[in-house]
Amino acid sequence: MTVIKIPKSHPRYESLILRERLVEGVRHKIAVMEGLIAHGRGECFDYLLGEKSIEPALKAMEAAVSALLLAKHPVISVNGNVASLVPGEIVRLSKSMKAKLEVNLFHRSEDREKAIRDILVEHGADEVLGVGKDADMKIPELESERRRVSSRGIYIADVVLVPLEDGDRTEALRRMEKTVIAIDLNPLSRTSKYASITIVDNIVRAIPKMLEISERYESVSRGKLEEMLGSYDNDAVLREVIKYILMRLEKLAEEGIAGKL
Ligand code: PTJ
Repeated sequence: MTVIKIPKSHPRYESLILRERLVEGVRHKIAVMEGLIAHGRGECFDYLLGEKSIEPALKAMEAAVSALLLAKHPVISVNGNVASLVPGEIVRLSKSMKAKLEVNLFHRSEDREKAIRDILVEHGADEVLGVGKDADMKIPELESERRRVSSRGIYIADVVLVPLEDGDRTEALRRMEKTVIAIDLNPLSRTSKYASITIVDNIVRAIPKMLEISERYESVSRGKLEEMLGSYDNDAVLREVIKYILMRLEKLAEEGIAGKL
C-alpha cells in the first residue's frame, strides 16, 4: 500500500511506515483526516511507553483473549484506523477467536463502510457486518453515528473488542452489560477508564500478540480461562501502566536522554 519510499535504514522506519499506511487509508477513503490526528496522539503515548508492549498490557491481552474465547457472541469492531493499520491481522484474530467483524464508524459514510468491508474481504474476511442496511439497530443513549450497529453483531454481542475508540460508546456498551475490551495507547482516555479490559498498547503490536496468546490458549480448558478472567482487575492494570510510565520517566530524568554521536 505504501507509496513513498522510506529507506529501511531510517531510525524511525517502522513509525514512518505506519503513518504512510494511514495516509494511504485516507486516500482510499478507509480512514478519515481525524484519524491522522488520533494516530499522532497515540504516537505520543507510545513514546512514553518506550514503544513496546509492557507487562500490564500483556496481562490485559491475556484477559481479553480469555474473554473472547469464552464469549457466546464475540464481535470485533473495526474503524478506519484499524482497517488501515492492521487489516490482515484483525481478520486473522477474528477467525482464531470465532468473532464476527463489524464496521462501526464515528465519521460514518456509506463509501467508507464499503471501502472498509472491501479491504477486510481482500484480507480474507468471510463476512463483514455493519455495512449499509445491516446496521439496523441503535445503541441506546448514544447520539453519535457509532450508535448504529448490527442486530447480528454488536447489538447482541456479549464481548466487544473496540480498538481505537472514542469514549462514549464504551460507556454505552457497558450500560448494555457487555464486556468491552479496548486497545488504546492513552491510559487516561475515557475509553481506557470505562472499558472492562484495557490494553494500553499500539494496535500494531497488540493484535499479533493476541494471536500468539490465542494459539497458546488452544489447549487451555474453559474452567482455567474463567479462572484467569475472574481474577483480572482492570483498575489495578491501569494503575500499573501509569506507574510504569512514571518510573520510566523518572529513570530517564536521572540518567539523561541526550543522544551521543
Ligand atoms: O474511522 P472512524 O470514523 O470511526 O474514526 C476513527 C477515529 C480514530 C478518528 C475516532 O475513533 C477518534 O476520533 O478517536 P479518538 O477519540 O481520537 O481516540 C483514539 C484513541 O486511540 C486515542 O486515545 C489514541 O491515543 C489511541 N490511538 C491512536 N493510535 C493508536 C491508538 N491506540 C492504539 N494503537 C494505535 N495505533
